[in-house]
Amino acid sequence: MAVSGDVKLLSMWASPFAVRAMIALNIKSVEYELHEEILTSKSDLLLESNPVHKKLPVLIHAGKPVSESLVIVQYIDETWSSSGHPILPSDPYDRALARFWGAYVDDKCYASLREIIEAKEEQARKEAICKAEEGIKLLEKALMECSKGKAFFNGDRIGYTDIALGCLLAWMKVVEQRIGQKLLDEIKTPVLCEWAERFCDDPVVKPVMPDVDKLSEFAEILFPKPASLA
Ligand code: GTX
Repeated sequence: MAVSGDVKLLSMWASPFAVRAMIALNIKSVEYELHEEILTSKSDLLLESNPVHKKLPVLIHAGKPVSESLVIVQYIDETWSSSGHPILPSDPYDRALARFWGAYVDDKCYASLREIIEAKEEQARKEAICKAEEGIKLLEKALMECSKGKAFFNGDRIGYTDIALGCLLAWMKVVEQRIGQKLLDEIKTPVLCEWAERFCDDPVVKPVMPDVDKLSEFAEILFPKPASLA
C-alpha cells in the first residue's frame, strides 16, 4: 500500500544518485513528487536545499531537505521503517559492512568510471580501466561473502549495498560501449553478472533505471569523446 507524505525529490533522470533515492522510496512504497532539474540551470529550490554541495538528489520531507544519496537512503529506511522491507541489515556488524561497501562504491567504483569517461589520453584511460576492474573484482568477492549464496548482498531482497552499486549499472554499460570492453564480465565476475540482471529486473528498480541508449546520447554531451580517443 502506498504511503503518502509530503515528499519531494529533486532529481535528474540520468543521475545514478537520484536512482538510489527512487529505489529506496519504491521499496517503502512512498509516494513522492519528482522535480526534474537541469544541471546547467539549477533551480532556486535545489540551491537553497543543498547550499553546501549544490548537487542532486535532494529529498525534501515535510519541508526539510536531506542531501547525499546514501544519507537519503538511510533516512528513508529509518523514516518509513514499518513499510516495505528493511534496507539496512538489522545486525550492527552487517550494517557496518553494508555502509563500508557503499562508501567503497562511491570512492572507488564511481570515481574510476568517471576517470574512464573523462580521460583525455589513452594511458590515463587504461589506468582508470585497470582501477575499475580491480574494484569490481573486489566487489565480486564481497558479494559472495556478504550474500552467503542468497540473491542480494544482504539476503533475499534488495538492500543498501545493492542500491549503492546497482545504481551505477546503466552508466557502467555506457562506459563499456565507450571503451569497447566489458567491465562486468561473465567469466571474471559471474556472480556479479547474475546479481546485476536480478537487480535490474526487480520491480522496485526497473521503472527508475535510465535507458542505456538515451544515457549514451546524454554522455556524449556531458563527456564528449576526446579526438585522441575517438
Ligand atoms: N555524493 C553525491 C550523492 O551521493 O548524492 C553526488 C551527487 C552528484 O554528483 N550529483 C550530480 C550533480 O548534482 C548529478 S549526477 C552526475 C552523474 C554523472 C555520472 C557520470 C558517470 N552535479 C551538479 C554539479 O556538480 O554541479
